[in-house]
Amino acid sequence: MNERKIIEDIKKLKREKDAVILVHNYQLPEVQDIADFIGDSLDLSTKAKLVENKVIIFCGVHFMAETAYILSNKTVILPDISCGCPLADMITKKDVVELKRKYPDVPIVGYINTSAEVKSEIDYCCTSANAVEVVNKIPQQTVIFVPDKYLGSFVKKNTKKDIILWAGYCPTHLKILKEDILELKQKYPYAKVVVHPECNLEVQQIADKVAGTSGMIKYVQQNEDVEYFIVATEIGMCYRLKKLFPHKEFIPASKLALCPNMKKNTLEKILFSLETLQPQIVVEEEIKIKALKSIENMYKLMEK
Ligand code: CIZ
Repeated sequence: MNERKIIEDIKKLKREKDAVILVHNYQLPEVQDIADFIGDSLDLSTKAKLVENKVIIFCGVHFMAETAYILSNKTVILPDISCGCPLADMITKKDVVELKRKYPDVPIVGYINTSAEVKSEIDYCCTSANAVEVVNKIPQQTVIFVPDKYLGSFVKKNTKKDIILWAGYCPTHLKILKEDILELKQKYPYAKVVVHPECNLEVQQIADKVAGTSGMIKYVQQNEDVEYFIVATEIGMCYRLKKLFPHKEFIPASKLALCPNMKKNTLEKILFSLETLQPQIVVEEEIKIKALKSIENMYKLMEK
């Protein structure tokens, strides 16, 4: 079937099934093009909570679709059920239980890149957009941050709190090297460098701005006079930024920064998932209730 026909069928089925398509900033260009909403995991989780449609087609990775399910109580479909996240897999529920035993009075903040099971044991959830804010607003002085040690180190640099780090990392962001950016800076000397906090610390150090994807969008918006940006995050973000700011240029810091999981949701799979309403994401009730608490704790802190 050709792409135009697939898109027509997706639109038709979306209406018939009362579905909404939520798409993460790192998804394939053609998937971003058919989105009802595009954003980072915080934007999409909030959207999942608010939309009135019966069905959510979630184009992102597994932990994001789980979060949408926990928050929305709707039918949530992940077009390719095998879209995992190696970073999220670097900590288990058992690890968190062990941390709680070792540090009984220390609250645990878990990045949104964690499974629902892990979220059910942590105290607060956070995203790349609000990690510093969440940690700063927790009453206790010492905080455990899991699983990303680079985002955790970024938080540590921007807070007066004592942070205990977990040793997880995102393999895709670690493909971006300081040398890649320095080379690009020679070619584009006036470019601003925007770096995701999942990148290594050497890369963070040479950034003009360290921010999650929603923070990157704000930064580009604020820098009206700047034409070129070197973008150190998953490569899909350059397409997102170019669509938002067609008169500016976005240069990927490394073409190797491609998350294979983020690219698994294709138009064909989206069409199939609308036809069949499969594969659905379901989280066991007890885990769901406990995980919801850590996500709600994040929203409560953000209101403070
Ligand atoms: O919060 C998200 O969606 C992730 C995982 C990254 C980002 O900065 O958007």
